[in-house]
Amino acid sequence: MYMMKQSWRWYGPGDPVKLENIRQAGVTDIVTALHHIPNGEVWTVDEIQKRKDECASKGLVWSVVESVPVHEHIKTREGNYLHYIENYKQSVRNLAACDIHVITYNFMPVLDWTRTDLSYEMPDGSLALRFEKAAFMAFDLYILKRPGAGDDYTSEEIARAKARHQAMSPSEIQVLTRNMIAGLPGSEESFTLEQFQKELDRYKDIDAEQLRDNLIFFLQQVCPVCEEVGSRMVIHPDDPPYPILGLPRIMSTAEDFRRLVAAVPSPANGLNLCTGSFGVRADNDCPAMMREFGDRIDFVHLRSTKRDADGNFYEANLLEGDVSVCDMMKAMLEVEQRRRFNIYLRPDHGHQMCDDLGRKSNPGYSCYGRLRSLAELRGIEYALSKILCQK
Ligand code: CS2
Ligand code: MN
Repeated sequence: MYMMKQSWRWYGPGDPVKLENIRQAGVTDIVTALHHIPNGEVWTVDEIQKRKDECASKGLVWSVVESVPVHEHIKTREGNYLHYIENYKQSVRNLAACDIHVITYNFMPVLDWTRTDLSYEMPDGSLALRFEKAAFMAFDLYILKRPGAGDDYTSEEIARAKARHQAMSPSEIQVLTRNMIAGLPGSEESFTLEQFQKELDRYKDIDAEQLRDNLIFFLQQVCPVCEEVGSRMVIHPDDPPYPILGLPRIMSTAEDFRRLVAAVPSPANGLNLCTGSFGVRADNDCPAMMREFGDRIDFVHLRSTKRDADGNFYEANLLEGDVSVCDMMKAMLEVEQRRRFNIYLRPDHGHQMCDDLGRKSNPGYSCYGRLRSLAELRGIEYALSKILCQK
């Protein structure tokens, strides 16, 4: 029976969660990136091998990259973008030379994932990441004061945002601002409000169609190299999966990926199915996506969010959110048997809990919460695999 390759995201030597702890979580594979290399530069074989060796010295295999960041100029197709694409290709070759063949990336303009609250208290006292619509709109309208923001909301939403903003203390405003723009782990950028607005302005004339074209162009350049060296680019969905801050979004639904595959049919054009990101939309059916795109999904993030009617969502306990992890796992196991392939699976963001409370950690990436999620995932997979075997 083909089972998941259990993996864990590690931020490298500066990560408060050490490789020794990760090994005790029971995983075999590491998902990491060379975060110290500036966006757009080549990852050399030396640097990659050094990181690989470090993982190997603790009995772990670095097999998935998350992410080789796509330089903003590639997304907007301006300035030195052709040079950055060449660099990207070289990094793909160098990674393959070190036997790393699954490359995660995203094509979200300016920001990677966006949350208003990094320590939302759950009834059990653990802390979760949350997106609160009113706080987000308050940031957009009254803190950032983005030109044209008013056109994106209904008058009722604007009233909600205004009330929310008026009720905020200066320190709350400061924390919200930091959460929004100061860069979350995985995103390589961090800004001041002025710089942030300037970055948004660079997308003024880029609508979703244009951004999609830019992604297609990028993949048309990079996929042939991947095919040559036996690697696959797996795109991470937008988080949240709809347009924000006037920015275009192009990887939010099954239809978005369908269109990408139609434009770039190369087998190297793959998907990193993140159930936490796609799952925020009620019209995204993650297990169905797994079945439809399974041949192109080498890497899955399992996480579950809980949404409400006001457009808020928080990252729930894995088994209590909107995504059925059990259905998802079943779809994954079926795809694996059909493909005769082990999909890489990692617990995505977890709650901050137990001894991690009060300890410094990367938001979403403390140890115990992910340990809990992984244990639950492992149990589901084990049980399902036994049942499927008996059939
Ligand atoms: C996030 C992202 O949801 C997630 O997995 O941690 O930072 C993710 O790693 C990137 O969007 C992938 O490029
Ligand atoms: Mn994810």
